Amino acid sequence: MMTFEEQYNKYISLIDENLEYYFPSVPIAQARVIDAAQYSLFGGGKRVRPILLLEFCRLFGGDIEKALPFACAIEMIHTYSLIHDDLPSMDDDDLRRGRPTNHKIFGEATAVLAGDTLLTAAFETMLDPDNIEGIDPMKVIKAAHCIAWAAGAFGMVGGQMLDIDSECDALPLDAVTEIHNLKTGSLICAASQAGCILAGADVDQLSVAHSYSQKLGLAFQIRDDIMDADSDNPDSADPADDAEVCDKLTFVKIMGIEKCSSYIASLTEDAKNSLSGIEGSGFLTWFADKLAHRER
Ligand code: GRG
Repeated sequence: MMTFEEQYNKYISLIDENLEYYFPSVPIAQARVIDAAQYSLFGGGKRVRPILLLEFCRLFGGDIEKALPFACAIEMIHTYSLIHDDLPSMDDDDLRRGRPTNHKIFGEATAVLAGDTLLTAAFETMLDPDNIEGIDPMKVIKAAHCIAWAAGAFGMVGGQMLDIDSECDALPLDAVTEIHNLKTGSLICAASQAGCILAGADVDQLSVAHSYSQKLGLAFQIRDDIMDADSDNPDSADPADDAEVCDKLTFVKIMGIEKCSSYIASLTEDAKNSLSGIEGSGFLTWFADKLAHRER
């Protein structure tokens, strides 16, 4: 029997192999946009969202091979969001995962197009008849719709909009939580829900996945803020860069590191408790702990 670490590594290899298959290099005149997208797609992401999609699909009796186009699609959407988030007109970041950001290597216009290419390729991948052969068409429609909705104005893009609009405001904790639930939580929840939909999960199972991933998503974001506040983190912005812009509100700024750490611990416990009584949910319990203690 595989350990959870082995299962995790197996998921990573499966996702990487399939991303290479669904998003290959193509010798066309405009290949630079593909090269730029691949630079970020294969740049060391943790693959959190596709792993959740595959594991919820497996947990509720689905076939993970059939879920792979959806898992890869959600990683493409996530990668597009990071490329665009790093742009000078957004967060203006120079480093991501310890490497220069996409626009630093390829230029701003190409980075915008690389993000657009990945967003579009996600839908191409989920809706290519060759990739979804043998899946109930209604499951395909529901899973793709769930992912699309979470990526748009009612989810991730909406959260980014609120974040941009509120950058100079001293918001209360619940408003900051709401922004991050949309910005980061939506796609994490959609990954879990899409996995459930493809498995044919029932309403109770969908609700378990929703509850688990909402708690996990918030804990994940707070952990990100803690790592960002750590000046030893190579991706942390130089405080001098921020001197002329107003202070961005983070959980660390509102609550301090210690309270953030205990909040992560209690959210992680809640996430794990959402799974109580679900047979075979050990990997998700392990994964919640792994993410709560992550260093990258
Ligand atoms: C630009 C449309 C648009 C949206 C951007 C999600 C998002 C909205 C921006 C990301 C900014 C950010 C760093 C948020 C913190 C939490 C988060 C999503 C971190 C990055 O996700 P990981 O850790 O990334 O899963 P890896 O590197 O593992 O792929």
